[in-house]
Amino acid sequence: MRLSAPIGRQAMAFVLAGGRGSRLMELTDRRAKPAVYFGGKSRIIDFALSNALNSGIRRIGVATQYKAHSLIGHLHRGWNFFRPGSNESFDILPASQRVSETQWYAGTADAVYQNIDIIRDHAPKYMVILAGDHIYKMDYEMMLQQHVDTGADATIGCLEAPRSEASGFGVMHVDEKDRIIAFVEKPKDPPPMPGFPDLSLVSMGIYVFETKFLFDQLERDAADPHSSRDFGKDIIPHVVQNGIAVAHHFARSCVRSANDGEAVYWRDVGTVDAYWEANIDLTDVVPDLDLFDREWPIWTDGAVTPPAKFVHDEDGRRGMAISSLVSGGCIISGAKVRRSLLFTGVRANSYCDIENAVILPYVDIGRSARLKNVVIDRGVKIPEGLVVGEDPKLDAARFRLTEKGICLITQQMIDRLGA
Ligand code: ADQ
Ligand code: ADP
Repeated sequence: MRLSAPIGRQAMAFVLAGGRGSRLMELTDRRAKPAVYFGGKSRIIDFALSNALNSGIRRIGVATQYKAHSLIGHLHRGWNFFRPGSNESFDILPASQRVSETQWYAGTADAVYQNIDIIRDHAPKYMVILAGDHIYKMDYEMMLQQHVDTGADATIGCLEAPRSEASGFGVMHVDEKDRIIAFVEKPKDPPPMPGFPDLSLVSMGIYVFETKFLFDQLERDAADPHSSRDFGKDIIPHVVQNGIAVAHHFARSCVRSANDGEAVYWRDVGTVDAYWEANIDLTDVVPDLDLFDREWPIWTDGAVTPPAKFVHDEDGRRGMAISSLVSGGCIISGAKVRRSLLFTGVRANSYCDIENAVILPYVDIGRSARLKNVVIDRGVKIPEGLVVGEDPKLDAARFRLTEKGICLITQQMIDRLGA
């Protein structure tokens, strides 16, 4: 007797990675949010992709749309190890290639609909629809298993969120068996969870369906001229009303490593403040998110670099980094770095003082610069002696200063200083 394949091997993950993420301001001027760097080495999309891979899923499609060049380059470099023909596949699915050569994906459901023929070729029994822009570690196999066990038409990943923040999400009510009895997409006044006036049960925007059921829904939706072709606005409300939708609680499948903090970790790093904070949090002694867990690795494009190097400058000043994550190819020469993340290939030169900084790859920091509470975009050349984070008025005039006082710096802003 042949045992059926593990459930992950019967599934295909479809990652929605087309949205811009405009609240990340200039960080997404040239790249989609899923391509934005995170955690010293990775990109945001690596979390959803690594979760899929670590959950045993070996067929993955990624739908791209907005400013996809950086994202596609990253996927080609980092995610090219699947073996087509061995029940494995990795498809990059840009808009305007399939159903019509001119039409972009109208919404998230359309992004799947336009690729139905490709999915059909891979013949997965189940589809796991994922967002490419959240930071979390989750075992999707448990969600798949729940889907099979309950016999639901759709299983929706959900978590408890403060009600004050819930209006940006799909909000649901469930019965005692977790069947979803009501779902509203982005309500102005989010309904609370019964008995918990300050909490709402919100959708993570991740869904499991049997493939055939999903195709039927997508085809029905495509024939509806009033539909916006979106999972949250159209498909999910329809299934909740006309079928059986069940909630899967993230707390059940959140991967907790030995060195994770207390929290069940999930972040939508949608704003510069949230992005900065989630990165800087990783410098804590015991952060809520453990990136060092060898049992749940976050796979990424491994740039070939020499090790990070720390050297004295010619005056004997020590180059050092404390409570910081320093990636390969960095050189810290006579500079002091505290509570910061240095991505690949950053140079920090003599007399620099760097604190609470998220510094993306290949930034070059000129001598004597003092940088505090900053996010610096890839490849920026910080001029000698630049001071940021000490005079909010000056910072706001020159750079992008957030509500919480974080300064986002791009090369264009630096170029304007000299003009
Ligand atoms: P939103 O947060 O508004 O709501 P949405 O803009 O639909 O999410 O984006 C979801 C994912 O799809 C993102 O990863 C995005 O990059 C991608 N995407 C957006 N438009 C796309 C397109 N045209 N083509 C391809 N990919 C695209 C959703 C749900 C809510 C839920 C939240 C959780 O609708 O119910 O609460 O996600 O974050
Ligand atoms: P990567 O090229 O490694 O993906 P980024 O995500 O920083 O790096 O870049 C996003 C995209 O923006 C790049 O793929 C490239 O097309 C473009 N780009 C990079 N640097 C610049 C620049 N200085 N000016 C204009 N476009 C750029």
